[in-house]
Formats: sequence, C-alpha cells, structure tokens
Amino acid sequence: MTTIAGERMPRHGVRIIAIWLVLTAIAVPLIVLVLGPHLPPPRMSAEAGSQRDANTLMTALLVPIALLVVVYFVYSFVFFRQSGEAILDGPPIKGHAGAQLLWIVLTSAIVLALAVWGSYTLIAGAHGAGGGQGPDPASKPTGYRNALPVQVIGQQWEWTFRYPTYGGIETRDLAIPDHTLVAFHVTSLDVTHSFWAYELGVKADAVPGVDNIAYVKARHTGLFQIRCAELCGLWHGHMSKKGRVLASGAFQSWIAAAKTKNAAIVKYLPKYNRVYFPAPLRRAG
Ligand SMILES: [Cu+2]
Repeated sequence: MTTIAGERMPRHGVRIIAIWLVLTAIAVPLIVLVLGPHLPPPRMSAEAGSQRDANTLMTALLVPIALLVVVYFVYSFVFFRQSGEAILDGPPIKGHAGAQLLWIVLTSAIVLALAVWGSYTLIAGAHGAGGGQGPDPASKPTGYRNALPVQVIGQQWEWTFRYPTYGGIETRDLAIPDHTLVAFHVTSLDVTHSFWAYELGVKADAVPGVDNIAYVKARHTGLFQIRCAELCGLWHGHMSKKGRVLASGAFQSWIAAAKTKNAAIVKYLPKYNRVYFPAPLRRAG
C-alpha cells in the first residue's frame, strides 16, 4: 500500500473533507435561517409549526449528506480524471473496516434519532393532530374534553361541516375560532377522502363509517386552504375551498348567522351522529 496513489489518498481525503466542511458551514445556516421560514406549511397552529420544524431539520440534515456525495463526485471528476490511453480499473478494494463501521454507525444514528424525534412530535408534541388518530386517540391534548367539536363530512365531491354544539347545523363553509382547541371529527358518506387543512397542519383521512378525530388550535386569524388529499373520483380536484379562523367574537356572529340561515334545513338532515350510512341507491337515484 505504499504506492504513489496510496500516499496521495490521505491528502485527497483531507481536501475533500475540507471542501465539504466549508460548503456545509455555508449551506446549513442558509437552510435554517433563509430557506426554513419558507418551507411548508405556514405556522398557523402548533401542529403546522412542528411540521415545518421537521421539514427544516430534515433538509438541514440531508444537505450535508448530499454535499458529501456531490463534492466527492466533482472532486473525482477533476482530480481522478484519467488522461491518455484508457486502461482498466485499478485493483478492487475489498473491505475497509473503518469506513464500514463509520457508515453503519452514522446512518443508524441519524435514522434512529429521526425516528425518535418524529414519533415524539407526532404523538406527544402534536397530540395526534395532523393525521387523525381514529375514534379514540391514544394521545390527547390537555383540555380535549372542552374542545369545540366540528364534524367534517366528505362526499363526492364536496366538504360540509356540522357543529353539534350549535344545533347540529350543516354548513358549506368552515370557520373556527382562534386560540380555541377544535376537535375535527372527520368522516365520509361514500368513498375515502382526506381532509387537508394545509395551513393548520391537519391531514386526516375521511373514511365512511369512521369518526377520525384530529385536534388543532389555531394561533391566529386568517384563511386556510382545504383540499381533498385522497384521489376520490372524477371531481376530486373540485373538493377545494377556503376555511377561516375567526376571532372569538367574529366566530360567534358567524355561527349565529349560519344557524339562522340553515335553520330551515336542519329538520331534513339526519340527526347528528359520529358516522352516517346513507343508502347508496337513493343517493344515485
Ligand atoms: Cu375527496
């Protein structure tokens, strides 16, 4: 191993590491401070905030790894370029205990740390909001018993919302008060949809016969996008509208107006329930 190439290798190694360190030292702060605040989703709730933190952390972790590959690649192009007549590959390298150990330890540490951190933010930090945790969430936020229940009903191809504490009215618009814990009870009347309130960091499956609960507390007033995030048929793309986070007083006026507006049709609605099983033939005919 005392060939010329063998003596050169450490110097190349040091150079590659040095270039990589410099680029990493530039890139990581840029990602955290400049790109991070623009990564999705906006921080309209604690849950959305922790999703953005996750995106920032993962980008900040992945970029050094990607940089190492790119630096090595470009360095090899420049310095290990073969000039003159083509010759066969050098002798194969069989095993390098140090490199293998480093590779296994480093990748395992990164993956396990991310798994622990991801599980914590998903279960304990976000209290199961976001994805919805079924009818009986294992992890509930404090004060969940006093959460404002809002039922989200998906059907081909529209979202409607019921407010059981306000006479069970059904509305086509979604509004929630700010700084108030809301329990979205997401369900469907036909096929599987997915209720995605982007800025709130909520994306919960709407499954017929299932009461899928997702908690969220909005941090400020404003609009949020609602989409269906599960391909559910021909007009899937039509299941899009804007929801609103209102200040408490504005919400009270809105719900009072909605109650008056919808009072006439409440008697035609099925009684408020956690799930509904409409007759498909009647719906079709
Ligand atoms: Cu849908």
